Parts: sequence; C-alpha cells; structure tokens
Amino acid sequence: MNNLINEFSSLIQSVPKIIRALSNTDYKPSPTKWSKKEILGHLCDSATMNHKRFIDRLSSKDELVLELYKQNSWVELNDYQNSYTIEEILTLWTALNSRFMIVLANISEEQWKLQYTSQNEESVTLSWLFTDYIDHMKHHLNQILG
Ligand code: NI
Repeated sequence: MNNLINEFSSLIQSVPKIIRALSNTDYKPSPTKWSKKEILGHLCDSATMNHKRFIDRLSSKDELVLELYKQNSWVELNDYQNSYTIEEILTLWTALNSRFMIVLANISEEQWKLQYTSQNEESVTLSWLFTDYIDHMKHHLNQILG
C-alpha cells in the first residue's frame, strides 16, 4: 500500500496547481451533466464518504455492510455549482484528502485486510477500497483535464 499512499500524496500536491490553470470550470455541458467544479465537488464527497468508511471499519469489530450513497444528490444539495468558487472547492478537496491521508498513513498491514460486506455479499478489504478510491479519483481528474 505504500506506493499507492505515495501516489496519493503526490496527487494532493500536484492537482491544485493543475486545476488552478484551467478555465471554464463553471461550464455545464448540459443541465444534467456536471461542470468541472461539480466533478471536483463530487471528489470532495467521495473523500468524505471514504474517510467515514475507514473510520467506521477501524473503530468497530461488527460486520459492516458497504453502503452506497446518492452521488447526484450530494453534488446538488452541496450546491458546488452556485455556492463555491473553484478555489474554495480546491481548498476543501486538499483539506479532506490531507485528513484522510493521516488515517491511511497509520494503518497497519493487518488492518488493511479488514473487510466490508458489499451489497452483492462479496467482501472487500480496506486495501481494495483505497485502490478503488484512487482509481475513481484519477478517472474524474482525467474528465476534468480532458
Ligand atoms: Ni464518480
């Protein structure tokens, strides 16, 4: 997991500089499609959700089911499009991910194997969840930069 944590750390450093250089971050391709600002807001929601998942798993011995969340409602109700500048969302993104990083950096090898039961009743480990978190982040960063 160390390589992935290092990659995460470099993303936290490099992404704000790259996104600050973009223009038209408010532009919505259609009323139902997210602007670049909203995609970054979605990544803040993802950080919030996954941070909670890790804290919940690390602090409980019970079986836990991986709950999905209403991604569109989160973006809409947080009103990233109208209530924030891109700079404010970047500040939030950096703060949330830096805080998540503190939790990740202190996870032991044994703890990375802790599991969630997912909706289809297969189990996923914390290492799977973190790998998926970074893949998901990179997918949306490519959308923002593309
Ligand atoms: Ni997504």
